[in-house]
Order: sequence, then structure tokens, then C-alpha cells
Amino acid sequence: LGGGETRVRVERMFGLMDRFLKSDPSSLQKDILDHVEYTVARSRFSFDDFEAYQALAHSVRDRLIERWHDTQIHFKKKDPKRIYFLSLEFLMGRSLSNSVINLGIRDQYADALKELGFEFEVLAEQEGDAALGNGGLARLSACQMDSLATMDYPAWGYGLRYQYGLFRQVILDGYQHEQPDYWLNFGNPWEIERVHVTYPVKFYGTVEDENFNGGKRKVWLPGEMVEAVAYDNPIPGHGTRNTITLRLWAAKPSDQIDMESYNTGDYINAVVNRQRAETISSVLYPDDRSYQGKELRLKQQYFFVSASLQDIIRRFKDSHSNFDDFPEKVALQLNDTHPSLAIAEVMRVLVDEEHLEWNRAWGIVCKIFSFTTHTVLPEGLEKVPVDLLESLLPRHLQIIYDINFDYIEELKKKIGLDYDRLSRMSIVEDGAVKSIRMANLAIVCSHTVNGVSRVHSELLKTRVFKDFYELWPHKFDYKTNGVTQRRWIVVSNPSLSALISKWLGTEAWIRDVDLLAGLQEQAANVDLHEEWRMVRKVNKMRLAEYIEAMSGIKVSVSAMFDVQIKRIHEYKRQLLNILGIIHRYDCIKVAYAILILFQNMEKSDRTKVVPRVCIIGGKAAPGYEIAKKIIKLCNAVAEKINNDPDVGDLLKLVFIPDYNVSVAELVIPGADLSQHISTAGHEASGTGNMKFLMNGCLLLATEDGSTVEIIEEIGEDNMFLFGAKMHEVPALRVKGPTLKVPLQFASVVRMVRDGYFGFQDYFESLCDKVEGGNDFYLLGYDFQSYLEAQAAADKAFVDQEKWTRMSILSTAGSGRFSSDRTIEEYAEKTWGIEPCKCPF
Ligand code: F58
Repeated sequence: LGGGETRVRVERMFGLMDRFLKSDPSSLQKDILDHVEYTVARSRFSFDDFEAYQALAHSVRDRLIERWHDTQIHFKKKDPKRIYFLSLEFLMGRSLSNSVINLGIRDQYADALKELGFEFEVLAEQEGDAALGNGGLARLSACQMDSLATMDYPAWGYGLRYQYGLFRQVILDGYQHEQPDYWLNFGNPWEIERVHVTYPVKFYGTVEDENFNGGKRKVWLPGEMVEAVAYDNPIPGHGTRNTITLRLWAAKPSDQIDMESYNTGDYINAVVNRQRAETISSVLYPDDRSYQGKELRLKQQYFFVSASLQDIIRRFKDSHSNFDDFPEKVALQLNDTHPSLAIAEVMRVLVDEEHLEWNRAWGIVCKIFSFTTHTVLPEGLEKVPVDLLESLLPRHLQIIYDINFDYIEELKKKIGLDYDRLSRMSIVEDGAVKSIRMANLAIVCSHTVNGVSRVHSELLKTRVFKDFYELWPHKFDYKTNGVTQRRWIVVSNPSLSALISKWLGTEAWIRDVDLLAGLQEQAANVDLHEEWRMVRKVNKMRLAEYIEAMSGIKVSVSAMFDVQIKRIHEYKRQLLNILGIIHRYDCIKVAYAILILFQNMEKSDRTKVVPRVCIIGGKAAPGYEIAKKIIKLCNAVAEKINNDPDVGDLLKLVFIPDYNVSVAELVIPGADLSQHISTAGHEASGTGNMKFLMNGCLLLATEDGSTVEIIEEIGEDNMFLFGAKMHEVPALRVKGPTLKVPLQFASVVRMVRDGYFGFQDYFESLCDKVEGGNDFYLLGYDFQSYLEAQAAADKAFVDQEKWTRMSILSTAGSGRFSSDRTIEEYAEKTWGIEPCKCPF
């Protein structure tokens, strides 16, 4: 406390405030109604569901802010080493249910709302998704934030507040169309705009030499300046008061530039130019395959990196004056290569602005960065054209060249003058277009290079980054991905969650997911079986209602719900799934023909067909033609099958449009079988498989990515495996055109080629991709074993007791795939941080 006057003021403030907001029903009701009246500005006697949602969200936000303040004060007081998680993408989905569950006040809110005449679930449906990311990498970041908060780690997430998130997918005549996702249209109650937390970010210009302390130093004279404004999103932990920050930056015009134009009278142009600044954070790039050297994308990367580092360094300098302590207090995690300009930026700040000597700055940089890569595809590795970097960030290019020079000199000492290898390992690529290899930069400057599953790490070590592994084996590690059971069981599958707690006799598994293993002992218990099936049926009914509302297709809940939901990629092989469905359809048709011919049910296989509802969902990158054709084929096949009276309930195919986090929350609990069928050696990890597993869905899968580790946990008897193994794939590709392909494969592809599903010309190139020696992803080769795995799934499904046991064992074996485990490994092995629990 300061002087007497301050003391009086503080005492008065304490006297006025309740320590914490209360959470009994009438306090909650009062809060909600106050927000209706004063925040939403509607009469408390007349407001609709959406307005009720807004008021509810604001009342939850108040409680979040309270905890968030306490946490930040606590972190500040304790000053622990912090982890700063830099990611260009976060796929958060909805916040309401997750927040009230983590805060432990969901039931109180539900009761309070009931008395006001509202259903919590109905209001929760009003919320749109925050979709600031493309796919797996982005959703992983969101899961990891939940775990960081729950496990009390002193963590900050940093990213970009895109005005348009991932495009909305609209299906017209079976084709994908993209529409902008203006998710901020109706306001966003989950963020807090920090108008005073702003930093200038510089671009373009020139670098000059300036006299300094008897020597020279570099000075960057920027040509453009933009302001970064912070938007804080509190992330509550479960069962703890700790609430951490996801800080997203929005670009605003800077007042420091363009004043000249105002003064010279070019008012209109000055205003128009200012709007250019905002485009930096306007839109998320929707391509999750390859990196295109686009200037705006590079601007986005630097914008968020520069603002985040100014913030991080400012926080460090608040309580430290010596940069040698920086690695004791700061760990910087690079989520893929997108934020790797941070390396050059830290060097620039330390050398040019803080005037540290180069080698001292370099010593610090080498201790603070860790890097995780999420892909095995060489086209996923970013390369930034030197020309582009030179114009946008001239000083950073110099720094990268200097880093590269020192590093190559050291490398020569270690490996000699092996010029091929030196050139492969160089940060600078001398090709037709001279470029900076961002992955090489990240590897050289990070103390740890992580893969996202064991086999991914092996691929990195033996193929993608082989040269680096041989040089620095100690840098390479992996942390198998995980997902948060809070969102993927507790929020999205409340009935299963209650059932698990009942049978385990505790809710402790929500924070300690290894306890799920306790279900193994009960896997044969008939009472559990009955309740388990009941829960699954209710979830299937919920999904069936959604399907009917969305597509008009009625599906039977006694059929097997077979799901493949993920981004559309050739390597993920949705096409294999569709061709398998065509084969199934053909078999049903043949069985029907026999039935008609012989008028004899016995002779026909029709009675043996296990009814299926096949569900496919996912977005294709807007420029990815083949992926778009796969979506169209799915819809064309669906049209044919669903309207064929010979088929009836035996087979339905549904394409779920606009797949996103909320849709996943609905679909996953209702799935019996889910497909993870990438060509072996292509999926770095996969995390969808983990979500399905937690929900007791059986997996039909190839031995790829994290599936290999799932097999070790639950055993291959509890899933349906097929396909070429990773080590076989290269040789199979070499054999290419001479590979023997089953007749059934040729026959289903022929049906597509011959126009059985229409659009003959349009599908031709799709068929060409899997025939005539072009079958890079080995659909033809794997087709036979795929059908066999499908047949095994059918057989198991008929035996409901067996199926239920497998389902229980899936959930029971899912403990290892929690992001809590992943984060603990990162914290201990990579970041060197410890929990810092808020005591209140
Ligand atoms: C995904 N990668 C992986 N984007 O495909 C998936 O196996 C993994 O489970 C997930 O990350 C989380 O680790 C992903 O979403 C990319 O890998 C981008 C590809 C294009 C260049 C930048 C990375």
C-alpha cells in the first residue's frame, strides 16, 4: 500500500466488493438478467435465445476474469519460468460449455436458467465456433492450452486474431463452395480487448550503419509501421483456479506514420492506406498442405512474432535487468515453422536494441527455443524467397545470413567439405529461387526438435531431417500428441462421462485420465454393457436427428455408424473409403438381384448385410482440385445410394457439410466405427483417432502415426487393422504399374469412370490418379485388405456383446492419449517449467 490516501481508497474498494462472484442459482440469475439489461441492452422481460446466450456468456466471462486476474497476479508475484507457446493457429471451437465445466458451475447455471425458462443446452447451441485454424495442428494447440491451464503451468499462448477464420463450407449440387467466416459479427464475449496493450510492428525500409560507442551498429529504418493490439482470451483450467491467457493480436493502423499525407491534404488516400494495415490480421490462410511464398502470409508471421516478443521481453524486463537470466525465465515453443522468424527477431532485439554482443545474444537464443514439426510431407516445409524477405524484413535477412555463416563454418569443422551435405543443411537454399529454409533455421537454433508421435520422430530422424539427426542426435525427441478429455469426453459426451464416473466411483479421471484403465476390470460386466449401449444409443439418436435436420436423410440407429471426419487429403484416402462404399453398394445390388431372380431370401446374401450409415465430413483447401473432386464424388455416390429403393436401410452415405469442432463434438460420441486410413508413413500423428477412442468408438485403421501407439495400448484385437506397413511402402511404389490390383478395385473405379454416378468427365482425372501406375497412395494395393478389415468390423458388430467389450476397452485404453500427458512431458523434458498454482 502507498500513502494514507491510497490506503483509504483501497479499504473502501475492499468494503464495496464481494471477494468472489457467487454461484448460487439466484446470484447467477441476477447476473444473467443484469447482463441482458446492461450489456446486451435488451429488456429483461423480453429477450430471445441468442440474447440469453450473450448474457449468459458475459456472466461466465465475469467469473473467468476474476480467476484470470488472480492467476496473473500470482504469476507476477512468483515470477516462475514461463512457457510461451507461439502458434499461428488455434482451433478453439465454442467456449461456453467448456468454461462452465472447467469452472465447476455447469449444473448451477443449468438450474438457474431452468427457472428463467431456458435450457442450458439450447443456449449453448447459439454459440459459433472460433475457427482460427485449419486442422490437426490448430486443434492440438487448443487442447494443449486446456492442459497447460489445468496442470497449473505458467503459460501464455500467442497467436493472431483473424477477422475471418477458416472458410465456411457450403455444398451446392455436391460441390464445395467457400464462404467467409465472419465470426466476430455478433461480438465475441470470450475475449477482452486490451486497448493499452499495443506494440508497433515495423516492415520494409532499409538498414543503415550508424556510429555507436566508437564502432558501428545496424539501424533498421522501417518503411511501414502497424500497431498490434492485444485481445486476451482467458483459458480456465479444470479443478483449479488457474486461468491462463491466449493473447491474440489484431492489426490496426499506426498513428506514427502517414501523418505527412494528412498534412499535404491527401486525406482520402491517407485513410485508405491506413486500412491496409488491418488486412494483416484479416484472414486465415486455408491451405494446410503446402507453403506458398505469399507476402501477406509472411507479414502475418512477423506481425505476430514481433508483437509477442515485445510483450514477452517487456514482461521480463519488468523484473529483470540482465539478459543472461532470460533462459531461466523464458521458454519459447515454435509450433511448426510458422513462428520461426522469432529466432531472427530475438537476435535483432538483443543485438540492435539491447546492444548485446552477437555471441552473447546467440548463446541466449540457443537456450530458449524448442521446435515441434507436424508434418512428414516435404512440401509442408516452408521456404521463404530471399527477395521477399529482403524487401519486407531487410534486417532479419542479414541476421539469418550471419547465423548461417557462423553455422556453416562450424559445420565444415565437424563434417568436412562435403558440399552436397553442406548445401542440404544450409539455411539458405541456392536454387532457381533463392530461399530461406525455415525448418533448417528452426533446427539450427532450437535446443529440441520434437516430432508428434514415435513413428513420426523415426521418419524425421531417418528421412526428413536425417542430416541434422546425424549431427545432433541429442536434439531429437518426440512427444506423442494427446487430446483433452475435458472437451472430448466431459463436454461433448456428458452421458458417457457420468457413466464412467459412476463405474469408477470417482470423477478424478477428468484430471487424471490414467484412471480410465479401471474400466478394464469391468469390461465383461453385463450391467455395464447395458448402460454403455444405452449411452451410445442416445448419442446415435442425437446424431441421427442432426443428419436428418441437415440433409433430410433418415438413418436407422441400429445400423453401424461408420465415420471419417478430417481435412480432405489424398494421403488420408477418403477416396478409398468411397470406393469401399461403392463396392458395398454393388454387393447389396447383386444380392437384391439374386433375391428377385430366385424369390428366395436364403439364396441371397441380403440378410447377412450389416446395415451401415457411412458418414464423411471435411473441408478441402480451396485450391486443391483433387480434394474437391473427392467431395463431389462422395455426394454423387450418396445421391445414387440414398435414393435407390433396392438398398433401403442397408446402406446410407451422408456427407456432413462444414465440418468443424462443434460438429466433431456431436459426431464423435455417436460413431461406432471410425476410419484413420492414411497410407502408412504419411500421417505425422493424427488426433481424431484419440478422440474416437476415448468415446468408445472402434478404429478401422492403417499402422500409421499415433495409431501404432494406440495398438500398443489396446491391442490389435480391439481394432480393425489393414494395409501396407510403413517399411513396405517405398518398395511398393517402385513396383508401381506392375502391382497386382484386385478385380473389385478395377470394377469400382470402372463404375466411376463409366459415369454410373454421373459427371463422367469431371471424375476422369480422379480415376487416373489411382490407376495406370499413378496410384501413389496405394489405394489399389490396400483395397483387398481394406475390404477384409471392413468385413471383420461387420462380423464383430453383429456380436453386440463382443463389440461392447471392445468399445469399453477402447475407452479404458485411451489414457495415454491425453494432452495432459503430452504437456507434462514437454514441461519436464523440453521447457523446464514447473506448476505455479494459484492458492485462493
Ligand atoms: C497435423 N498437421 C498432422 N498441419 O497432419 C497430424 O498428423 C497431426 O496429428 C497434427 O498436425 C497435430 O500434430 C497439420 O495440421 C500441418 O502439418 C501443416 C502442413 C502444411 C505446412 C505447415 C504445417
